[in-house]
Amino acid sequence: MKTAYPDLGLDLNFVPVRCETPQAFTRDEIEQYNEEGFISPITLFEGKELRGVQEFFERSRIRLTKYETFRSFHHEIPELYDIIAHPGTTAYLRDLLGPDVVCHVSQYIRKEPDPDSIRKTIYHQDSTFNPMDARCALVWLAIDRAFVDNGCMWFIPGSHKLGVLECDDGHHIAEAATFDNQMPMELEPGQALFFSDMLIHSSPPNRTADAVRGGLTATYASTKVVPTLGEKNWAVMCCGEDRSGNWEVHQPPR
Ligand SMILES: O=C(O)CCC(=O)C(=O)O
Repeated sequence: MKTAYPDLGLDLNFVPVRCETPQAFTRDEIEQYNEEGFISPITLFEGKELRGVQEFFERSRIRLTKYETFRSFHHEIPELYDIIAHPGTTAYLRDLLGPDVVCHVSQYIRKEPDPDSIRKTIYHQDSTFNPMDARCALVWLAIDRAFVDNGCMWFIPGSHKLGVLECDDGHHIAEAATFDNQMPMELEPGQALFFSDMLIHSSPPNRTADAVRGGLTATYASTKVVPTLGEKNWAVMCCGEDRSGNWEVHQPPR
């Protein structure tokens, strides 16, 4: 299948970001986003603030499912909302998406070390999960150090310009294995990847003996974007205001 929503006739193609006077990214970084589909590494949390973020995820392990992930609690948990909508992050998002930004998906994905692990994320494009009339941006924040052996993210630079690639019902793009520019995205804790939801990405198993790999991934859209499944998607306002009424906007949890 080409998209999870074939009946919607959506144009999922990437549209270059036009931001003449970026406030957080440099112009070269915006150019990189347009040409390669991502910007990395961007430091979002350091020092005491980073330790606070790491402690939050350590405490929140009680919410993990058997798949070692917890999903979209940022409308419920104030500490999680504060991480997702941190002004240091939204400053960058404004350059990519404009002044009014919502977050509609967040997921903490923790890969425990296991030399026999087979738990990988297959190559996919997140746009095939996002039935919307314009593209979203993702931020993947390293909670622990992420490196090749513990299952860091891998990108295929430039693949955001290829349109939606054929994938199976599990969103897996088999063809991606044939690309010769697959690139590991190693990060220090507190550093983040910003990438287009058209970019093909994956992550292999964590086959280390002792290096946990925790990452927080969040999907953001402009409030102008129209969710196209006939119902308003719920989302939480991260910066600016909802001028369009396209979303079922939650106020930040308190
Ligand atoms: O954290 C991971 O290993 C995978 C994340 C991912 O694929 C995504 O955010 O779409």
